[in-house]
Amino acid sequence: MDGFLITADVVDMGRFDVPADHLPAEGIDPATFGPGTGTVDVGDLTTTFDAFDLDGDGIVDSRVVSPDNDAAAIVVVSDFDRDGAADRVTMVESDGDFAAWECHRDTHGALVWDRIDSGTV
Ligand SMILES: [Ca+2]
Ligand SMILES: [Ca+2]
Repeated sequence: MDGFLITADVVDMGRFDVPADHLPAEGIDPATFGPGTGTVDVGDLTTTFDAFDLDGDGIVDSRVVSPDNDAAAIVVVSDFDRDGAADRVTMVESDGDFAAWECHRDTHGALVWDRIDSGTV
């Protein structure tokens, strides 16, 4: 019979810092983004023309994304600790509404997004 072998790779997938699915920054949709969106891949901060240093420490941490969908005009993703996962997402919708989100880990290790600011440009 076929057995289910527990390998190091399988065990690693259960760790909270190796989420099974990452949302690419280009896939962010303001209409569906929320506390449970999960990990957002910030993408390549080293070679894109749209990358910049948002917090002014001399290290590029953010980039401007043009999402694949029509709902968002501009999304800025920031990865301040440079682990590849976005720590802050700021999105401006085509009608001028904006929202800023930051993530944290809850007591169970799950990633939760908090809306820290919103309004109209
Ligand atoms: Ca920086
Ligand atoms: Ca990060």
